[in-house]
Amino acid sequence: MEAMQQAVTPPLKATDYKSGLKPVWCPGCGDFGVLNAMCQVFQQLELRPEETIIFSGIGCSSRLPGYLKSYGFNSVHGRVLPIAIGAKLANPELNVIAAGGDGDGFSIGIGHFPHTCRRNVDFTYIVMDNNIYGLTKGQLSPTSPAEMNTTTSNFGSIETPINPIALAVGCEATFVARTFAGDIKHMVNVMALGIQHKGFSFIQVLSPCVTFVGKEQFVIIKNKLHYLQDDPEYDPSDRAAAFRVVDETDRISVGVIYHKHKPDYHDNLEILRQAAAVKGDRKIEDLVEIFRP
Ligand SMILES: Cc1ncc(C[n+]2csc(CCOP(=O)(O)OP(=O)(O)O)c2C)c(N)n1
Ligand code: SF4
Ligand SMILES: [Mg+2]
Repeated sequence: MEAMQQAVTPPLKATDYKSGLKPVWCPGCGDFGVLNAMCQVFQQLELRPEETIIFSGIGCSSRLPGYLKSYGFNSVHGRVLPIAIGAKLANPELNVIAAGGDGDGFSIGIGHFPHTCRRNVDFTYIVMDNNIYGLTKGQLSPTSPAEMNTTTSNFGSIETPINPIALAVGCEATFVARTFAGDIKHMVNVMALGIQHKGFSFIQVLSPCVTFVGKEQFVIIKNKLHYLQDDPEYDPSDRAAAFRVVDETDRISVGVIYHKHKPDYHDNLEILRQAAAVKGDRKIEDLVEIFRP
């Protein structure tokens, strides 16, 4: 009997997930931490580069796909979510990750966010939130705090900022987490949980822009961190508790803020398919035939 020959691919190291392209981010930018954390997560979860794709919009943070060894697509400003959803629907076997900035996700792209949350397609969206438009040189973003001076708000912003966590929990996202670019270990843990979650997972990474906000953003955030995993009272399945986190002003809670088990889009599609096959006169396959040109 012939011995079965199995192709053995060696396990990859975290550094193997770097593309080799040198990041053009400013020295000290929080996005370096995000890149390093992602390499560690990919290694930990043994994601194969050829089975993984990272999408992004436009911004400093959206350069991320170029620095990772996987499939990548630096798309157009604000459109990362529908593009990522399209890829997952076309090939459910792919590990799909979307990434971008606060401007990309919550200014031009915000219309896609509620629908992505409620649709619950199985992929992860990582927003590197620096409260500013970094790439275009420091304009006000939808997450800039009210008092923040920027190149377009010289005397402070007069608009109420968007709270991405409130938005995600309010729009029924099934996994909502926050982490900090200055804590690689925490980012790795949170990202690993998000990627393993079956359904849409949203992760806000507080990722300072050292050039247009200042390097003190690291210290200000660090001094306010509250780690939810160390809080025995905190229950991430409690939606009311998640909304209390949203209202915090004196501290910044990080970790898994909300987590709910619910059928994802593909599960629901399969349920629908079966129901249509049993109940309807026509099967889904028949309908496909009808619409075939
Ligand atoms: C349709 C369109 N509008 C505007 C721009 C200009 N633009 C490029 S990046 C950007 C904002 C980037 O901010 P953010 O998403 O927060 O990323 P960061 O650079 O802070 O990481 C804008 C307004 C563009 N590229 N395309
Ligand atoms: S401008 Fe800000 S966000 Fe962009 S690379 Fe520099 S520090 Fe990072
Ligand atoms: Mg930004």
